[in-house]
Amino acid sequence: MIEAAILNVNSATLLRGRIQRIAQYKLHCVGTSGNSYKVALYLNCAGLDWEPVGVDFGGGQTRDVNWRATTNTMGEVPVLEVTGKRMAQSGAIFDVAGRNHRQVRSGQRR
Ligand SMILES: N[C@@H](CCC(=O)N[C@@H](CS)C(=O)NCC(=O)O)C(=O)O
Repeated sequence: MIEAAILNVNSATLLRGRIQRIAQYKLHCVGTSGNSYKVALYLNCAGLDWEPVGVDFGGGQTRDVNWRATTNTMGEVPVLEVTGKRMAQSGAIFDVAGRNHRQVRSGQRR
């Protein structure tokens, strides 16, 4: 199902034309990961501006030293990226994304 969400977002991005805008949230994720899926589902249902960043889990990308150094030292997905900062742990991601979303809805934040 996450693949469907990923395909929808990618099609929408492609339909927007040649100039590609940068989404507010980037979700480093894997289609077969339930933890990735639940965060993607939240971002979608909340209507937040996000895009997936595919991770080659089967090919060992999360075990790569460079990926761990730059993306998640624990070698896990999902990882949420906001304004260049990356955070792991789906529960913590819900907390931050939910708090930001509430502030946007209440007009305290753009
Ligand atoms: N507590 C973490 C768990 C994340 C997790 O277990 N992710 C799995 C994929 S669903 C993973 O990346 N495992 C690394 C591995 O198996 O090498 C969270 O909720 O984000």
